[in-house]
Amino acid sequence: MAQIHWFPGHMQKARREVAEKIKQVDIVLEVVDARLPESSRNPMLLEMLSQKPRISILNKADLADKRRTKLWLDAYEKDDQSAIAIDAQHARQLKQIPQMAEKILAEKIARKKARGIRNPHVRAMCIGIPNVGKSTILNRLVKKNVAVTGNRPGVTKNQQWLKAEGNLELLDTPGILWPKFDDQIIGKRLALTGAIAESVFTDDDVALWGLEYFQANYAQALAKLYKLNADELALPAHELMTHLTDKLGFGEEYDRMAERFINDVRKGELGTYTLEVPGDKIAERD
Ligand SMILES: Nc1nc2c(ncn2[C@@H]2O[C@H](COP(=O)(O)OP(=O)(O)O)[C@@H](O)[C@H]2O)c(=O)[nH]1
Ligand SMILES: [Mg+2]
Repeated sequence: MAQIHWFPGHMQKARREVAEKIKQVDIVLEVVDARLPESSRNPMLLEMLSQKPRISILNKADLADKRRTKLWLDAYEKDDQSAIAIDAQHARQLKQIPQMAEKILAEKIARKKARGIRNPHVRAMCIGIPNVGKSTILNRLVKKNVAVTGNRPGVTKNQQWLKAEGNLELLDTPGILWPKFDDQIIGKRLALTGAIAESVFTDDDVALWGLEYFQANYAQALAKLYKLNADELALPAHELMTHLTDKLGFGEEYDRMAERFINDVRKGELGTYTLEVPGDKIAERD
């Protein structure tokens, strides 16, 4: 997976570019990973939006814990924030996005119509951290990559608007921003799902944190995959890791077990899961 190295200079550049693009859209599609909707948000986007409306897209919902996805959607609704959970691999599920955008922008559209614009377009762009599915969503939303052409402002050589459903037009490139990697727990959530390179942490740290999380939240999935009984499941995470290393035939090579566990989580061998619930303490330093 391509990893972007976010040095302060790169962040500044990304921020400038995205801020410039945001000015040109009516609405922002903020793409996050449904398995960690809060941790996979860019820490500065809200500030950069400065009141511009957004739809939060909880993508990869097929990999997430459905019950928890519902909790997240309820929490967004309580905050009066439009949100939708989708699996971008299924185009059908994206159909609601243009409708949601038109509904949110109804007043603006009505004003334009009142000024005599017959089919006012709605301009949007996808923004998010790497690997959340921005390009997949963009490609699914646009019809056959039909670019908007003609003598209109914003149609430049470098950047194009692509026609989507209804009057929606999407900027041809998504806005890429950095994740919140300054917090240990957030970093581990991101690393476990593969959103950031493990090299930020060791496999060991990520796996141990993940194993403990699964013991507390998805014990049955662990029991099933690794054939564990209640006593084994109740072991402290580091003891369970040692135990699994031996049980799965890795001898004393804990690193290999750590890697195996991380891969099992990522491949969905442990089923669907979500690594945070609304109201979870976000900043937790160890
Ligand atoms: N399971 C699942 N995989 C997805 C989904 N959306 C995107 N992906 C995969 O996630 C990876 C990253 O997607 P991409 O669109 O390149 O992310 P971007 O970096 O945000 O543009 C790719 O392997 C996609 O096939 C989804 O809803 N469900
Ligand atoms: Mg992309």
